[in-house]
Amino acid sequence: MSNDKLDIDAFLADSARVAAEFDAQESKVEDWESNQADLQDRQALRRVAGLSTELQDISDAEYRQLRLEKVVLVGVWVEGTAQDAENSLKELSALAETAGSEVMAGLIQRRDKPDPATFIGSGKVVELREAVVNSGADTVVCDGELSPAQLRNLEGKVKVKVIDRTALILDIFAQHAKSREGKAQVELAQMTYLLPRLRGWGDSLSRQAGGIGGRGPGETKIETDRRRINDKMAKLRREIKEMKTSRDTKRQERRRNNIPSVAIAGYTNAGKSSLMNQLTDAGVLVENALFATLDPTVRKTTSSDGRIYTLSDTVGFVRHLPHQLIEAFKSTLEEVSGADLIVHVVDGSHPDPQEQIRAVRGVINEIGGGEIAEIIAINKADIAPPEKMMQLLREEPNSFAFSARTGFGIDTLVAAIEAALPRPRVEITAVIPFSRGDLVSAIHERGEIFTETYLPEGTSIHALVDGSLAKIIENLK
Ligand SMILES: Nc1nc2c(ncn2[C@@H]2O[C@H](COP(=O)(O)OP(=O)(O)OP(=O)(O)O)[C@@H](O)[C@H]2O)c(=O)[nH]1
Ligand SMILES: [Mg+2]
Repeated sequence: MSNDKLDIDAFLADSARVAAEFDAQESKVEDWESNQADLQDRQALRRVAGLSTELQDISDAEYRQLRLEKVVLVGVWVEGTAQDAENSLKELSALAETAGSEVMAGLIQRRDKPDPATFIGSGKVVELREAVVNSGADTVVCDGELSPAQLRNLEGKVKVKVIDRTALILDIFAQHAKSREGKAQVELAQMTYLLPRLRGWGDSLSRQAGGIGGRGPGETKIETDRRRINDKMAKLRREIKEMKTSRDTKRQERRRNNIPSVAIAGYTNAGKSSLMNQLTDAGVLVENALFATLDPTVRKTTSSDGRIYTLSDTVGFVRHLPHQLIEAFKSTLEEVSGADLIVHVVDGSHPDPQEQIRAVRGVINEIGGGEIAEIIAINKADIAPPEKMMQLLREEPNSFAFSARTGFGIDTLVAAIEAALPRPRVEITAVIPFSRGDLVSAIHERGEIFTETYLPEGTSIHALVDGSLAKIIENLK
């Protein structure tokens, strides 16, 4: 919800500054430490959020981050039940709060389709204006993606800033991005959103003095802006590609070693990071906020029978996840689309978990992970209504109930994950010389052992192993 969305120069300068600052920092702090600091930062911001008088003490940059806006929400209820429409507005409210806003009021209008000119109908616009005046709000957030004209028209009528759900989500991502890759991806998504919207902003249309530096005479400010944004986007794409290479290398390494990968995916705030922390010592950030996790965390772990696999905690999904974000986060999302198994965490206490499951599967399909084996892990069993849990468990064949908070059901879930890991396929019977203890360990970690006995000449093993290991053992003979 940037106040200065008109000012491309400031936006570009700011992003350059953020990138430079980041570069200046140490490359990577320990996960746990940074997560703790992260959490404290955000808690500090929250505390300040209630005390506007303290604001003089913090710098401009921090103020921009805080964006203490009073917002009125407005949605158009086109399909589904009244409950669906209400859930949608509640989610918008949670998004607005996550972005640091204070929600003053929410309005829903029943319509066949959004009004092409003003999103909501003219009668409702009057009501909205009243809500804005009465509550002292400075921003209206619309539940949907609006055309630039709709935003402009509505802004003209309610006389405060109007933003849509996509801009709000982009803003949260921008606030939460911590890694260099995350920041670059968010910035690319923001620019993709910005580009088609440049035209609407009257100030940008002023003519520039032309003729210098290859710019033709009469080129408008908007054309210059557009060109600069395009250049910046190309640069970001190159940078993201470079950063992706190092991650790809790591993933290829794991693949070459036949280490199975499990991605913890799911709707935002479902409890993915909480599950990650239960299963590993990753100590990732857990917060009752949407999109707390943006950067994936990968950890190696070992199954109860000694096989190694990786678990990754990933960015949460949401209904109508802005396509600009999916596009920009492609490389991050490969942690999911390239996994051998998806543990799809569902918040069993949510009013409509089925809708969330559909939304998550939609994104997984979109990123090319539709064929990956999936376990549905229904979380928050400690607070979810039992009948709702039962219904979900019945509807979803490969589903398990658990609570990351109390530990209930974790063992069963882990057993299900281990059972679903890809199995090594080649059967070997071999005597491995004692000098090759490394191979015996590899069989323990990556294979499945039937018998193991110690003979004078070495370790006799009957096991299932993967193809590459089988080949090495074959060559021993
Ligand atoms: N009652 C209850 N709350 C839980 C449970 N598991 C997680 N939570 C809470 O749910 C909220 C979200 O948890 P996270 O683990 O951060 O969720 P996430 O899926 O990683 O969320 P994002 O990264 O923001 O998408 C936190 O407030 C957790 O404390 C549970 O089993 N029971
Ligand atoms: Mg998380």
